[in-house]
Amino acid sequence: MLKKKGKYITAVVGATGAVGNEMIKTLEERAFPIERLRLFASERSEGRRMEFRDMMIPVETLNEKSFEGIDIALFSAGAERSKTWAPVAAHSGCIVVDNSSQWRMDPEVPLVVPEVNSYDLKWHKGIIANPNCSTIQMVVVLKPIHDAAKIKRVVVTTFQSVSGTGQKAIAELMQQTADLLNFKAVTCTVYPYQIAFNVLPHIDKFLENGYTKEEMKMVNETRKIIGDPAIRVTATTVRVPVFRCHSESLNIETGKKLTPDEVRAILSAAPGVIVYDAPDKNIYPIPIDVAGKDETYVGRIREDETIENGINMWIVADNLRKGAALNAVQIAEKLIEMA
Ligand code: NAP
Ligand code: 12T
Repeated sequence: MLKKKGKYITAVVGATGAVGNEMIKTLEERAFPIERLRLFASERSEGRRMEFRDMMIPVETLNEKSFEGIDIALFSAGAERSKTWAPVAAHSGCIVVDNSSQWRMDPEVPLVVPEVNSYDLKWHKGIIANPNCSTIQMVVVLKPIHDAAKIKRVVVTTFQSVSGTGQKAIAELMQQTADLLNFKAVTCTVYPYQIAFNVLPHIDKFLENGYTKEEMKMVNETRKIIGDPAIRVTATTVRVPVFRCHSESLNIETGKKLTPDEVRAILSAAPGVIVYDAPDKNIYPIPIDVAGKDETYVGRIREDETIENGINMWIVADNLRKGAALNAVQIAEKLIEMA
């Protein structure tokens, strides 16, 4: 458990990455109670310094003693690093909030979205997992609907930005776009095919059942977070040539009937959700508007007329913020509140 203190020695592991950068920014913006900030990355970043508040903080590499004295560590350096280093950190008495997929489905590890299940933080044993970006934005919307009308089944299709894959994918979309507009040949290193001016129905690895790992994360993580294994979820996850924000089309079947107006009222009162829905004025959420925002935006709320109790909607959230850095920082803030 976290000790009660005024300020905390805090670390970001993977500080130089897409999520790590956003974590540093989020800690600064939210005036997180930091006594000292330590930054870690690979040997490739040795010698780098990064700005935090008015300081230039050196980037360090990890060793067995790195976590001594650290209170809270936010990990975003990939699943392999989390597998090796999160237990080392936890053993040193540091509380880890891990952004990778490594610990999410471990029964000993709580999987938390503060608006949905902050009560699960009570039973952590040193590691807390941050869910997948696509799952986080979906569950902040599903939970209040589930509480009101019991969700039976969800059909979700995602439209995911390249920043979800990290810095190299952001660079690849930029480079391919510039090359194509200059009539040059494109090179593909991060994704199996060109992503500029294209759409790929493929995120993370393919599994035996024909789904991708990303799709199965949405199925399994949703049930664990909401705490109801009876909710059925089927997902198709798609990469689109967008830099920031994941969009999702949701089809939700409930036990009790809800009208679109009732859904609008429920979601308007839900924490972390903004209803942005006036189709007569072309008002609906889009990635370029939602980039940099904290909330999950919801529009296109309408009845699914093909089933008894069905609702369709369109949701957009910033994958680097609520989908990663912000959710992790909110978890750390809750832990401090509970200390
Ligand atoms: P990224 O831009 O590629 O950044 C990777 C970071 O990991 C860099 O800081 C890199 O340091 C560091 N790193 C790599 N190898 C390391 C090592 N051996 N020791 C220490 N640090 C090392 O990737 P990203 O998009 O930020 O994603 C990072 C992690 O967050 C991944 O686990 C990803 O699955 C997770 N993530 C989670 C969500 C979510 O859904 N919640 C969303 C996006 C990403 P260098 O700069 O020195 O190479
Ligand atoms: N493959 O944290 O490529 O499980 O967008 C997040 C994002 C895995 C994860 C991506 C991924 C994760 C992606």
